[in-house]
Amino acid sequence: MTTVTSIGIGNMGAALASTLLKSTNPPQLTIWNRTADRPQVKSLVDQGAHFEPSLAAAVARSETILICLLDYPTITAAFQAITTAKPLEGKTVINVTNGTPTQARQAEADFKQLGAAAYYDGGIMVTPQLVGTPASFVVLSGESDAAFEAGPRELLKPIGAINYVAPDAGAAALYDVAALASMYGMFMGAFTGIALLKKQRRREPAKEGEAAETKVLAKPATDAVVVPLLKALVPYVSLLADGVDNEDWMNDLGNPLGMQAACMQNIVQTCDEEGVESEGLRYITQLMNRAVEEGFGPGGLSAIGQYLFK
Ligand code: FVH
Repeated sequence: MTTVTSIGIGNMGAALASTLLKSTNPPQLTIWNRTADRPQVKSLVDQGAHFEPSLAAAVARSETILICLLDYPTITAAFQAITTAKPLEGKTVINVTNGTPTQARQAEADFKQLGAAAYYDGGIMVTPQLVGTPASFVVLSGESDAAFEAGPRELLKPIGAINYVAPDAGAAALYDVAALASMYGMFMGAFTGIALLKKQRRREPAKEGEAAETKVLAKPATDAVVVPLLKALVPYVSLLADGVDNEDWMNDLGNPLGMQAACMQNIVQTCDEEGVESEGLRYITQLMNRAVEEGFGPGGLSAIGQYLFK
């Protein structure tokens, strides 16, 4: 039977451990968490996991060590407390803590120093509630594709679709950060839109049967226009990536940059008139205006990609 020690039983660590325990071939699972009385710990023990309060003892019990802690400094601090020379001798470490590519590469060196035979780094790309569902996917990198296929892929299968990206231990962290950068950029724009919609809802009289205190909510309007637009435009992101990869700044994709810059002007002006903060959109506005000034107006939005490389 495969032996796994799951380090970090927070929301995500608990979801991973629980999914492994519920899988067709569950491993013999040991769990470790700084806070022993966290409810998720008890729940996992009830599902068959063994809780080990000593990190050194928890690590010693398994051949695969799955780490999901808050951040890399937390990992370093936790493992520094182990006093044995090579506590990870011959073991495979899979670290899905969120961090930077540099931190991931350093962690690979540190864990190899502690004796690890293999180190994989990556990120779980969904929320804990979605782990183990068809929506769940994971990015991982480290060692080699062949080693990953022959090693931890089978164990990780129940968690979600695995996207093994490269032997560089820092690669998956970069993929993760890139996805999160896209997500938070989208959220910032959405917050601006939600604020505008709330302003408008406040202006409108309550509809019949609508309580005065609920009429200012932005959610119905957000669901009616923002969400469908974002959903429809997800494939556009892929076209923008083509433009940046090929440095094809003049492909207008049917939506010339000059037209989009004029539209952006209206968005910022509306924010100003409505008393809504538009700072979150200022940078992309500046880049669009710069590209238009430099002659890329008949081209596409991808043209602003040329200004992102320092
Ligand atoms: N939850 C999510 O939606 C996202 C989805 C994408 C991936 N992230 C990353 O997953 C890592 C863990 O996140 P989490 O959701 O499990 O976070 P928490 O529930 O807050 O659990 C944090 C665990 O870290 C332990 N911990 C914190 N500080 C220390 C410390 N100084 N020493 C030892 N352990 C520490 C904490 O233990 P405790 O507070 O229960 O004692 C939890 O086990 C993270 O990188 C996300 O970015 C999740």
